Amino acid sequence: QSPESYFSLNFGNSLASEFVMSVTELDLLIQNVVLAQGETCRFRQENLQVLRWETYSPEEVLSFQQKPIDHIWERCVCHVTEAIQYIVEFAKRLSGFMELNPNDQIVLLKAGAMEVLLIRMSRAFNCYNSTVFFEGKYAPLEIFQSLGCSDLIGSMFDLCHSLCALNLSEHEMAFISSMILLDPSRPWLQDKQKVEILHKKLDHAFRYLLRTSLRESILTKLPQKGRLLSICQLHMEKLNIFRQMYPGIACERFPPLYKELFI
Ligand code: MHQ
Repeated sequence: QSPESYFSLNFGNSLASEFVMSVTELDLLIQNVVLAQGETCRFRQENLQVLRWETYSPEEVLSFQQKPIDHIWERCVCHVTEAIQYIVEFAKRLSGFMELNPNDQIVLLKAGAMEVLLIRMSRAFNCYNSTVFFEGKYAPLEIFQSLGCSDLIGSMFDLCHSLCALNLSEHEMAFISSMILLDPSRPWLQDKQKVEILHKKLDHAFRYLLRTSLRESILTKLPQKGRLLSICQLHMEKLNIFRQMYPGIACERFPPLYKELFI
């Protein structure tokens, strides 16, 4: 694994691999990851597809823009938290995750949940008109204007554009998410080796999946760690600015899971 990528880029039969997985083992792992994803998605791909062209009217966008900052923040944070609850559920279903020590489970979720949200966001993104599924309809970037985070939202939308261009399947997205979560290079891990083994197994299975579907070319096009990290850092910065602007009350109303992960 290279430091700037979640995915090892050595093609073909790598001599570097220290262990061999049988086809059965690979298939079982693929089944596990794909099932975990299928069971923990708030919105099914088919449903998102049907609603793709249901967008907010300009009047509705305007009414969002005129709402108070703290009101929109609270609403967005609630939706983000709900989405993260599903991601936590996804993590818990990945084989090996629950056997990690509780500290490391928290470390991985704190670092990875928001990154996985970005991957999942691309499923709910219509790249033909740059809108994202939000409260039942597709919303343009302007709807989030009153958050005061246009650079954050802008880079989230940009990332979705790059991800959409790859046309990722549900299987691929499931693997990308699992490998983001089980990243052994996260700081503060107590049992790095355990995560390393899980990550290597996922890496083998992912490459096996890509090989059989002739999709290995996407490996070099997936977003780099730094890109996801900088969006997560921007989110933390914006959150801090908001907390300074609205000390007390506003943040106290944020859901406990959000506070646990980001505050
Ligand atoms: C998920 C479903 C889902 C749910 C909520 C945090 C902040 C201050 C601003 C969606 C972010 C604003 C989010 C609600 C905005 C970019 C957030 C608010 C996939 C992801 C998705 C669609 C979230 C995407 C990001 C949204 C729109 O399965």
